[in-house]
Amino acid sequence: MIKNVATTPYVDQKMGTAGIRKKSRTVMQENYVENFIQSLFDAIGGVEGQTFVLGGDGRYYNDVAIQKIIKIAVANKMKKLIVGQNGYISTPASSKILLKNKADGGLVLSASHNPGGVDGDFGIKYAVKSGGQCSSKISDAIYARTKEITSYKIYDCENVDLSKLGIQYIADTEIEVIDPITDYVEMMQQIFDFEAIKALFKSGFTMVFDAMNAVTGPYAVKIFEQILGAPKGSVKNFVPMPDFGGLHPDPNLIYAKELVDLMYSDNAPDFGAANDGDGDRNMILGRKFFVTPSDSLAILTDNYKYIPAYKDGIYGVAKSAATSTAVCRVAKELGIDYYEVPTGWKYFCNLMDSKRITFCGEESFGTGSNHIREKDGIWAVLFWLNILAATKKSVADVVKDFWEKYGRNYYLRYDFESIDNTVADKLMVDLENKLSTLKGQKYGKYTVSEAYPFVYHDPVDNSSTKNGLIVCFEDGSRIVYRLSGTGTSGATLRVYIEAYEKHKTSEDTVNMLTPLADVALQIAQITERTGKIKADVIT
Ligand code: G16
Repeated sequence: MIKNVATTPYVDQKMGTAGIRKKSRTVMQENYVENFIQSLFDAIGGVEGQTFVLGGDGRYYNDVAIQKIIKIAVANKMKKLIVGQNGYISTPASSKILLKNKADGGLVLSASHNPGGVDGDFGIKYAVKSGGQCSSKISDAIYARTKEITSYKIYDCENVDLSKLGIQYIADTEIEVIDPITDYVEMMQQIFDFEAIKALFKSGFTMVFDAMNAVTGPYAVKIFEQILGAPKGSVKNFVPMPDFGGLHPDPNLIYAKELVDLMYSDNAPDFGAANDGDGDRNMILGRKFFVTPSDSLAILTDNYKYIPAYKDGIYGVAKSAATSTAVCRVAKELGIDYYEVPTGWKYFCNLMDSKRITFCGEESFGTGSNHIREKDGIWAVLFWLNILAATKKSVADVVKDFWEKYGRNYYLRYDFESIDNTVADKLMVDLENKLSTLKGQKYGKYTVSEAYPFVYHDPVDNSSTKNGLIVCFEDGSRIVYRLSGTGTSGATLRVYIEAYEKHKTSEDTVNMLTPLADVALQIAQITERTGKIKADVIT
């Protein structure tokens, strides 16, 4: 019943920042998923006798792709597949289940925070034994294989019923359908002080968690409402839908509009949070108050002592280069190591495996720890709830006290979307060539102190990765330029702007950063080259 199907390569199956991410219609082309999965299996030396975790965020085409993957795995003689019930699994839960079962790999069918639906996006993230996404070396090998593939193997059988928990066999492959929520909840209970958070809700504390019609809805209902006692209805948009109910499941001030409007209204609850499509990103809000992801990482690190799992001490901390330097000051104060890595969670994994870091985070609404090898949206929300329960302060007060102690990093990201790829690539090449001439240049009140391409040398595997261009100014401000690796149409230029103020901590962010953003446009000649006079999205 194993069929060998002849195929021709697709030339665009290169992974970006986190797996392969494409328009749904691209992935729906004949043999597109089949080619990619067979190439992946081939590139890693085959999967005979191996165990994989499999699931997705429930977006459009999840149900079709998952059946194809199961049949290809069976035909390639995989020993066991651990599959989330109904084909659903969040990215953090998948990492946990992979580690717990000592599986060889994991596939999460998700385009993360990108919209879903037939006209939306689809993607596949591939994690290795460590629970984190594969290295660039492996993704390069997979890409090379996709360009030469001539056939794939698939098992000819009916679709597998993924609605019932338990074990079934197809040929010699064991398919175990699991409830992915149970293990995840248990892990959270081991990390945080659930009793303190329960007491917080008992005292009348209110929250709204927006699951954005994506995968974390059932996890959030279970944890926040059923276990911790948040009032029923605290979790909104909790039913995962193939098109996310038309929402763009990106938890930021623009796309989580319903939540943001509520949090800035007079009826705001004490605390607001949202997760993205596959549950690895998070946004944190207080009453009329937004916590930037960069500040959130720094504040969680500064408050580690309140969390049972970390209270006895933490290793170092890491952030992506584009993330603000707030956490760097905390690391200094705590006397722990501090690392700066390229954008992409996979770069944190070696640091976690070698016990160099406990916490890490990124400006792109990702925060996490060494409990798994992915960023973890619900973990971040629980960390905040635990801090609020322990300190009895509001979100705004926690943040303001932090600024009082460390000063404030004003921070914004400017995205210039759908730029022609050639134009974007040339802009970056020319800018890189110009960097060495920038030192000492004056732009209004800003003088460039140094400018360089960011190159990361991994202390564990000695690999080097170049990602982004950095311009620093004498007053401590920074501009970082890089091209997104998660988009699906044209190129997105991201410009990250940061200014540090020790004492002026209650200014308006946009007012503080607009002059520097103008400098950023000028240095990279963004308007001249792209025709755009302003960013499409500012977060
Ligand atoms: C992925 C990675 C993150 C990274 C983000 C950046 O997030 O897992 O580590 O920060 O992409 O995206 P871009 O390259 O577009 O700036 P996710 O949540 O999309 O998997």
